[in-house]
Amino acid sequence: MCLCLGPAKSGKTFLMKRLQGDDVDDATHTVSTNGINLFIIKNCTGEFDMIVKEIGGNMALIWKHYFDKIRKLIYVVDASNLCQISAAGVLLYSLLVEPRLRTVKIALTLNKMDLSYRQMRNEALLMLQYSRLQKEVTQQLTIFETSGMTGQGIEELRNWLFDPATLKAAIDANK
Ligand SMILES: Nc1nc2c(ncn2[C@@H]2O[C@H](COP(=O)(O)OP(=O)(O)O)[C@@H](O)[C@H]2O)c(=O)[nH]1
Ligand SMILES: [Mg+2]
Repeated sequence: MCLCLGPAKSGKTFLMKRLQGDDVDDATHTVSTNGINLFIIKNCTGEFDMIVKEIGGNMALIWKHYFDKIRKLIYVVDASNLCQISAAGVLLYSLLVEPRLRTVKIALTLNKMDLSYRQMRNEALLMLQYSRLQKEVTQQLTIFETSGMTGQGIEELRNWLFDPATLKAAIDANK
């Protein structure tokens, strides 16, 4: 299973809806999730699916109750929110040192890249203290630049979710 975490309003629900194939545009309103959303994401051929669980950003204190059996984690950062980025990095660090998440694969997702006033990738990574993070943690981190609004980066994220090892495990399980 995969978890989707990140600060409130970073665009988690939008992004997951987009991955799920729901229509989203400027007129789509999502209610900031105070609870949990489940999404069923299909791979590019539509043969396999995976459940992604979004836990509301206001619930960082209870994230830890959802760490069991998690293989992948999509961590969504709003790259347009200057006030939030550094805090998002601290929150990510607190996740990465969690023993139950030692072997989890992480998609560090710089989101809302459609906005002209967003931080560029390198600035955002600097603010997240990414190079320090990378040295100190055990997990494999992959960076994505996405927009739930335009669909940028969505297929890359999908391919990361359904990487060859994951697909092979799914095929073996179906045999
Ligand atoms: N410009 C832009 N706005 C976004 C994007 N994703 C989400 N938003 C806006 O950000 C707000 C919060 O989005 P939501 O998905 O509910 O965030 P969540 O709290 O992380 O689930 C909404 O008002 C969306 O309109 C994006 O990729 N680009
Ligand atoms: Mg949400």
